[in-house]
Amino acid sequence: MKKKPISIIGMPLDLGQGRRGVDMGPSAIRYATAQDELIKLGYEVEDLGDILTSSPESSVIEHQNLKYLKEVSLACEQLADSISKVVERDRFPLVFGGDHSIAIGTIAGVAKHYENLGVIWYDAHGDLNTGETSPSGNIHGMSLAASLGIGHPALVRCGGYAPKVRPENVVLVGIRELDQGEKELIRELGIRVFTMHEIDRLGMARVMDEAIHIVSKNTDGVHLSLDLDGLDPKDCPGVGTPVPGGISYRESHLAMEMLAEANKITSAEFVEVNPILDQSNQTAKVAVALIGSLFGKKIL
Ligand code: 6HN
Ligand code: MN
Ligand code: MN
Ligand code: MN
Repeated sequence: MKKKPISIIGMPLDLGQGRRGVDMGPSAIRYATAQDELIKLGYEVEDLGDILTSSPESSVIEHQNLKYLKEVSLACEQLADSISKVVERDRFPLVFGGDHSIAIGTIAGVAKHYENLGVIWYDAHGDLNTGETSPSGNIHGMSLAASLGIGHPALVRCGGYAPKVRPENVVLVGIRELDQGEKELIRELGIRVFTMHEIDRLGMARVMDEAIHIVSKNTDGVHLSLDLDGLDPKDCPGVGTPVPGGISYRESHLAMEMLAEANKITSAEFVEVNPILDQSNQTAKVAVALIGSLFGKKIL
């Protein structure tokens, strides 16, 4: 199997949520030697550096229910542009976040190039809020909804088109905290959600078998959006919105190994790494270990 060359893009955005530090996520993941890991696995890797983002100090909150809307949407437009160019050059886009609002830009850049994009959303949360349903006004809790075409036009129309993905091509894995509006949207759209309950009951192997089947059934590309808070906070303490009872380190490796075997993933992002809240860069190290498995690293 030919290994597609990889382009790393850092997206140091922290305006999609309320805690400082996640803007250092890309540096933390690089410091955990992500690029070396991929080179060791035989990939050609380039690092395109970081997208320019605003800081909270230089920005103002105009809408309490959509905080930093202007800044987040502008940064996502830029990310979408860079991602799209990477796909045009027939390379694999690998994004380091940044908070999860950046998925709006990543998916906007990728989905342009596919008729039907599948999405695996690996997360404790659904990120299916809108300005109307969000309890926080933080855009990182709205990025999947926006990619489905639901929410504020400045987010939904990122890249100049909408929607990016269809509900039947999306699966969520690891979910254990949903707001009321998100639950309603999941039912309304019939989105397939593998909560922690399903992972406990069926086991990760069966969950991933089903998830891979769904996202690759009628699609020509699959994006992996991996929020490190999908894992248990014991393994990944460096995240801004930790929720106990998460996916284990081992289950996550299995999930990545199964994705590598299925060979369906065409783009990926690793988000919400916050080194300020972390212990000895542990969460970034987990991200890099998972990246290794996703790109085919085996024990033997
Ligand atoms: N994330 N549902 C909560 C909210 O504020 O909308 C939490 C969102 C977390 C988002 O982790 O990417
Ligand atoms: Mn910042
Ligand atoms: Mn998320
Ligand atoms: Mn989350």
